[in-house]
Amino acid sequence: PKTIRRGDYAPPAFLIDTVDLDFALDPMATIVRSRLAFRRNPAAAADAPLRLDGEGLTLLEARLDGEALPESRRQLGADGSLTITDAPDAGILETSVRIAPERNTALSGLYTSGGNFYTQCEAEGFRRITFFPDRPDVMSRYSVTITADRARVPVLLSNGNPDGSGDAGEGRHWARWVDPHPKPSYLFALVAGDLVNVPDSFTTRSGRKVALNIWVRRGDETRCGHAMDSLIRSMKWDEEVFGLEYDLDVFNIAAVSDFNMGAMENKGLNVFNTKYVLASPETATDGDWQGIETVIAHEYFHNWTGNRVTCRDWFQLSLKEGLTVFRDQEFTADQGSRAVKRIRDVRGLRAAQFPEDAGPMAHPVRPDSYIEIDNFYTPTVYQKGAEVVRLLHTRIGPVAFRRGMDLYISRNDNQAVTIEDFVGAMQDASGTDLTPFMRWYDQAGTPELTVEDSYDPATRRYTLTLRQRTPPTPGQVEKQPLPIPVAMGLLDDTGAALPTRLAGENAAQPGTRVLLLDGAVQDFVFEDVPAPPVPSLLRGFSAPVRLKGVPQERLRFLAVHDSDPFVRWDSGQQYAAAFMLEQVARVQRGEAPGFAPALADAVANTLASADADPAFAAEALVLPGEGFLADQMEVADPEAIHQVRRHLRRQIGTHCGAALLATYQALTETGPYRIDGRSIGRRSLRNACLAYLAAAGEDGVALAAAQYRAATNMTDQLAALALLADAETPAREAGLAEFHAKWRGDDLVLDKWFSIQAMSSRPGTIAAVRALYAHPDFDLKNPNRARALIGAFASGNPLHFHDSSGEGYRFLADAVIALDPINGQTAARLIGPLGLWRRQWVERGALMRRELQRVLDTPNLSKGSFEKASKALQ
Ligand code: B3K
Ligand code: ZN
Repeated sequence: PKTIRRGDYAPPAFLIDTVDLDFALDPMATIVRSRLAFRRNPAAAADAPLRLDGEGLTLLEARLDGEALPESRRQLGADGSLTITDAPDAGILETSVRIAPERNTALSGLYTSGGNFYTQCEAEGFRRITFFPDRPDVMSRYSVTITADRARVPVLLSNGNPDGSGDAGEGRHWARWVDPHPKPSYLFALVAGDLVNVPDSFTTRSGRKVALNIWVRRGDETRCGHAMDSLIRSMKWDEEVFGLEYDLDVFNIAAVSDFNMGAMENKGLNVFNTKYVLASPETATDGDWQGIETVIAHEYFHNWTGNRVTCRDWFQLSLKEGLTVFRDQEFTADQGSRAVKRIRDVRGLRAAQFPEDAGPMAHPVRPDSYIEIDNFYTPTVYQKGAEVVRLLHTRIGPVAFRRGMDLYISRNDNQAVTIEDFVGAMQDASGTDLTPFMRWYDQAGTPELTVEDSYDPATRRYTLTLRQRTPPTPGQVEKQPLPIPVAMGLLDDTGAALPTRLAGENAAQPGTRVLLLDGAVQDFVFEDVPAPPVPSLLRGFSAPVRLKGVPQERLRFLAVHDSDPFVRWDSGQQYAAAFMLEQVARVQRGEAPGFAPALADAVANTLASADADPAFAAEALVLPGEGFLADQMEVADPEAIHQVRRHLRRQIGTHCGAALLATYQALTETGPYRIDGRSIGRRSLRNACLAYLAAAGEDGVALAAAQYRAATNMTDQLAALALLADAETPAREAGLAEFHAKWRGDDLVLDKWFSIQAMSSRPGTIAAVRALYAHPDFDLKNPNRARALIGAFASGNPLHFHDSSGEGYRFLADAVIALDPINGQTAARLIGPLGLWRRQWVERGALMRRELQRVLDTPNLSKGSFEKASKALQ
C-alpha cells in the first residue's frame, strides 16, 4: 500500500462547481447518475488530466458535454479511478454507475441497515458512490434527486433544503434537495427508508425559523427527547458564545444502528449511531446521557468548524476535530460543573492519548504521513488537538481567542484551509507571536515536566525551576522544547494562597497566574515570599504534559488545600498512583502489598464533605485505573497492578465501611429519575461507595444484588450488575440471565451485557468471551456489538487480555482476521492494544508480536489493518 505524505500536497487539477446527483434506490442495484460542471484549476499545472476517484463502481455510461465518451478517452485505473484524456478546460461530465448498498458491509459509501439506506462519506467514502475528485479541497454546490419505492422507502433525505417531491409512477416517488452552501464530498449524505421523525423547531437570533427533525425507526421516537433538547441548547450556546448561527431552513438527524463511529456532521443531515441519540431512564446510563449531549453538540458545532470552514487535506484533520472537541468541551463545562468536566476530559486523555503517544502509533496532532486516513481519527488528533487549542486559549486569553475565532471564520468562510490559517488568525487577533506553538502540532510525544525549587530566607526569594523533555517517538528522535503555559499559584503552610510577584514586576498578583516555559529549562524567581511555599502547578491541567517528581507530602497537602479543584483531584490521584506503584514493586518482589492509612483518611475526608459536590467526590473516590498505572511503568505488570488495586479497594472498603454505607444509604433515591448534574453526581457517588462495599466482602455483594433487583434506572442497574459480574456469587448467573432475558430485544442495552462480561476479572473470562463470540446474539457485522465484546475485552480487561498463556492476544487476532474482510475500518481500530508489546515482559511481547504477524500474513488484508499491524511490529 502507498504512503501519502503531507509534503506532497498539490492543489487539485480540476474544480467542480456544481454537482447534480440522481439516485434510483434499490438494495442490490442502485443507479447513481452524476452531472459535474468542471473547470481547470488556475492554481494547478495546466496539463494535468481530469482524474476522478472511484472504488468498486460499475460504470454504465460516461458523457462529455453531451457526447458519449469513447472508450479510448476514458481509462479505468486498477484502483477504481476514472481518467478522462484530453479533457477541455471546462465542461460537463456525466456518468452513470451501479452499486449494491445491500452488499456494502464496510459501512462506507451507500449501505443498508435494517432495510433502510444510509451513507457515510468521511473520509473517502464518496468515491464508493460515484466518480469524483474525492478530496476536501474540491468544494461544490450539490443538488440531489432521490427516487425509490414509495411503500418501502417513504422518507427521502439529503443535504440542504427540500426542493420538491412527487410521484414517479409504478409505485415509486421522488424528492429533491438543494444545498446552497458549497461543500466537500465527504459532507455529502443521503438517508432513505421507513423512518419516523420527532419534530421541533429553533428560531435563530436573526429570526430564521429552522425545522428540526430526528429520524428513527418506528418505536424509537419516545427516546429522542434528550437528543433534541441537547441540539437546541447547542444551537443557542453557539450563538451566545461564538456568535455562530445555523444557516439552513432544516436540520435533520438520522439515527442508524450499524455505524462505524459515533456520528457524522454531514451538512444539514447529521447521521448518528443510535447509541448517541436514543435514551430513556430505563435503558441508558448517566454516561450514555452525557455522551449524547457531547456528541450532538460536537456534530452541530462542526457546521461552522468543519463544514463552512473545512480542511484543505486530511493532514489538517485536527483543524476541525481538535477545535470542535474544544468547543464541545466548553459547551458541556457551561452546562454543569466545569471542574468535573475538566477532570473527566483529562482522565480520558491520559487513558487513551498518553499511551498512544508513548506507543508505536505515536504521531503528531498534524501527522506527516499515512497509509489509511481512517486510522488517524485518533485521541491524538481529537483530544490532544483540543488541548492544543486550549493552550492557545490560555496563552492569549478568552477575549482575544473570541476575536481570533471571528477572524478565522470571516477570512476562511467557504474555503478549505490549513492549521496555519487557524493559528494565524489567533496570532493576528491577539498580537502575540504564536509561531512557537506550531511545534505542538508537528511534534509527537508527551512532554515531561519536572520541578525543582529553592527558598532563600535572607532575600525572601523563591526560585522555581521548570524543566521539560519529550521522549523520542517513532521517526522523530530529536525533540525541541515546546511553549508550555503553566497555570500556578503558591500556598503558605496553612494552605492559604500567597500573592505572587515575579522579579521585575511592580505589583503582586492574587490568585492563579500563568508562567510560560518555552525553553528546556527555566528559572522563575518570586520576590517577597515570607516562608517556603508549596507550589500548585498545572492548574486546570493547563498543558497536556506529565508533571513528574512532586513529593508525596506536597501531593497530600495540595489534595486537601489547593483552591483549584483539578489540582486537588489530580494530587490525590498522583498520590494514590505513586503509592500503588510501590505496592506493585513489592508484589513483584514476592511481598504482600501494604496499606496506606493516608488513603483511607482521604476517602473518609472525601465522604465527609461529599455533599457539597457529589460528582467531584465521586471522581476523587475512584482509584487510578489499571491502564493509567500501566502507563506509568516502563514495563507493565497487569497481574500485579490488578492485585494491588483489588487489595486496596478491599482495604478501603473495610476500613471505611461504616462511612461508605452511611453515604450509600443517605443517597438512596426516592423521587423520579432526574438527569441534572447534581442527580448524576449523587448516583455516581452512591455507586462508587457500593463498589468499595462490594470489594470488601459478602455484605457488599449482597447490597449490590439488592440494588440490582430494586433499580428503576439503567445507571443503578448496570453498576450493580457489573459488580455481580465480577464476583463469585449465585446472584451473578441469575442477574446476567435475567438481564439478557429482559433486554434481548434492545441492541444498545444488550451491548452492555456483552461488555460487562468481557471486562470481568473472574478466572475463566477468556473462555467466557470466546463463548460470547459464538452466542446467537453476537453479530460481528454490527460495529457496536463487535466493539462491545472484542474492544471491551482488549482495551478494558488488561488482566485477562495479557494472560500469560497468550490466549487473550490470540482471541483478538482471530477476531480481527474474521472482521477485516467484512469491515476493515472497524477491524483496524481493534488492533491497537496489541501494539503495546514493548511495554510488556519479553515473553508476552513475543506472543503479541506473533499475533500481529499472523494478522499481517492474512491474504487480502485491508490497507487500514495492514498499516496498524505493520507499524505496531516496527
Ligand atoms: N467527522 C466524523 C468522523 C469521521 C470518521 C471517518 N473514519 C465524526 C466527528 O468527528 O465528528
Ligand atoms: Zn468531529
